[in-house]
Amino acid sequence: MSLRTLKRASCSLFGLVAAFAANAAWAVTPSRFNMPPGVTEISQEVYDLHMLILWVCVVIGVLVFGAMIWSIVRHRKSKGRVAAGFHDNLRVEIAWTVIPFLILVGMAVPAARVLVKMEDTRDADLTIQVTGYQWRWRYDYIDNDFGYFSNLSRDSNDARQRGVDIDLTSVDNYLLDVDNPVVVPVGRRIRFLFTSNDVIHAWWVPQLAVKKDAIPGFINEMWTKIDVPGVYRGQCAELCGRDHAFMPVVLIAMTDDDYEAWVAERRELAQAEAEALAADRDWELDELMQRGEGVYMSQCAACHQANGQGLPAAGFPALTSGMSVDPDGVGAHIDMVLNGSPRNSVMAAFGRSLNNLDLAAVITFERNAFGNDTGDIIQPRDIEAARQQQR
Ligand code: HEC
Ligand SMILES: [Cu+2]
Repeated sequence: MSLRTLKRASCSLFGLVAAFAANAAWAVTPSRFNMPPGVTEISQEVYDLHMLILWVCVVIGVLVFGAMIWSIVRHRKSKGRVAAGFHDNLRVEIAWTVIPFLILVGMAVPAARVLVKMEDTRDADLTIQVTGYQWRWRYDYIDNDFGYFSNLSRDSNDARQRGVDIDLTSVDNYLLDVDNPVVVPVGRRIRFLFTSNDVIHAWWVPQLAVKKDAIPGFINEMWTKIDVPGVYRGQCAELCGRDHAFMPVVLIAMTDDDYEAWVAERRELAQAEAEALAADRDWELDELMQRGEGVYMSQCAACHQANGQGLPAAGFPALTSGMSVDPDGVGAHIDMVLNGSPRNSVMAAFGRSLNNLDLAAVITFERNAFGNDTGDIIQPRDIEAARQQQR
């Protein structure tokens, strides 16, 4: 490469960088190549911080590479030249220690300010506990005495099971949709408490600039205050096992009135649920089947499939006739679901996350769906008896 082309190349490089820098619109409009500015004060500050540091890096990059390219060109010497024999220059060494130090401090000060603000969870209007499960989230509204699981939506789940032969663009928000989103009011300080039931997960919603680890045995905190009503989506951001990609986060921010109405509805549901649980009565087959199907689709179908055929190649047994627990009867079936498999941790102990009624319902469902038709009806008290037996 001749000197002239080198010079021309470095000029056009500078020109390109200058053109980008001059184009302010490029810097502020949300771009699909950049992180989102988000919908909270904090997320805006995080975004500004990110842009500030990006531009500091751009300037340093231009200066350093510019000086380097200029030196290479300007001080180019022919082959065979004897190199100068000097070493160390105190003044230069002090300069290249002090200047980067000042730049780092200059970046650390605004960054620390934002970090402190993010961690300050005082004066919350509302607290929601977020618990990671393999592979779903649970939201507990501490101030309102209700909580629920949030699972990958059925559309996404069906589509992913069917695999390669399906057009994924036909599924709305593929892998970013859930059955029960977490709901919050706009304009109020919401405190999140993060923990986990099994392994480390991380709750992440980019538009809120909230990303926090959910660690078993620990409680992490973070807060948010959302300005704009809307639906905000995120994902688990910590590799947490086989179905890590299938536990999205969907958060709906509503106006105060809508939120209050939603809370009232949820409380009613929770109340009805508590009453159903407390009622010591015999449940009809129909009732259990209906409830059991819901539980099955949200908790079991990911592995055993919606049609009960399982994925034998992946080690998920079919629950159709010939279930290996079947010859040993209802007791063995309850034991498998309540306590998990004695052979592997893939078939989890659902006794920890489902109540007696849901367990009775899902087991009744499995024993009567998929052509099983055993006619067996399992009551919540049968589950309670199985729990007692282990104590
Ligand atoms: C993460 C995947 C996964 C999920 C979710 C799951 N299972 Fe399983 N299940 C398995 C595996 C793997 C086995 C085989 C266990 C073994 O070999 O010991 C199994 C076995 C079983 C069996 C025994 C089958 C047989 O042939 O004897 C029953 C019954 C069962 N599961 C019910 C359920 C129910 C009810 C749910 C939902 C509440 C559920 N499973 C959710 C993976 C899963
Ligand atoms: Cu996870």
